[in-house]
Amino acid sequence: MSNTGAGAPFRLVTIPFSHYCEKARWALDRAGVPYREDPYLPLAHALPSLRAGGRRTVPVLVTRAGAVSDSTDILRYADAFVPSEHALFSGEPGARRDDIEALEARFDRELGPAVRRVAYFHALPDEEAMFSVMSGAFRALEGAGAAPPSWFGRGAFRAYFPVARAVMRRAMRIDAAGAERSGGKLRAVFDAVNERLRDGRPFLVGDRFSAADLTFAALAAPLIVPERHPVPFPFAGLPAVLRELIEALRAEPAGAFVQRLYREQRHRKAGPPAGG
Ligand SMILES: N[C@@H](CCC(=O)N[C@@H](CS)C(=O)NCC(=O)O)C(=O)O
Repeated sequence: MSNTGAGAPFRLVTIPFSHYCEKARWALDRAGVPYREDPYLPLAHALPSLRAGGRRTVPVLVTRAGAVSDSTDILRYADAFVPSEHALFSGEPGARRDDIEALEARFDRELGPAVRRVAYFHALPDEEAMFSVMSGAFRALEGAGAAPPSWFGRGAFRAYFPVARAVMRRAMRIDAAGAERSGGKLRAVFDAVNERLRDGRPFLVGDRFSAADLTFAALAAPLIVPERHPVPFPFAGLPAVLRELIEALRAEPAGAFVQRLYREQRHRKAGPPAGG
């Protein structure tokens, strides 16, 4: 990781287990951008995110020249740090670039919110699972120099969580009808990716890793729980219904693809293949 702790020239404001934050983190790590992650719990993130110069959502990348406050813009920002032939977006002929941009935008618009709503719908009722997701996320980042909020602990979480949960349910319309609609969107995106991978291609567009692959893998990750995710969910502690859904998705070509990208690409710097 290039999450280099205090003194780093860039700061990434996150909710650590947020998949849009993981999307940004992956691009920065890959490009070798030195940053410090500033992780917050949902709800507690809003003020720091606004103060950092962003909107209310995370991720926000704080640079000396100002804030970059959307994950797609952070991918584009990271691209400036890598040779154009290894960029996530550019360096491709026109038709491929259009394809990459269209897929990335679709995953952002449809897959991200659908995964989040389905995962939260099943996980939010289970306070213990949510505590283990959140404390596990802070623990994973501590190794990289990111400190959890000083007040965070089981007792404070018990008081905080029911309030945060009520606000999250309302803000993101996390209810049975919403989860069913989102399940349909999730299915449509997975079907489209399964279909694209049918010819055995290694990546979604062309013959190398792009913003389409990174975005699909990062945004699907909460429902795949791949090994080597820097902020992994504690699979065994998740509600049974969620574990079953994860196992079913992992068994699909698109799910296997996410696991492979985490294995082969997540900890690789942009550049030619090792030894190549
Ligand atoms: N389009 C934004 C979406 C980011 C997003 O939805 N972030 C969520 C976390 S997964 C968030 O900050 N939600 C809290 C809120 O809306 O206040 C991006 O790509 O950065």
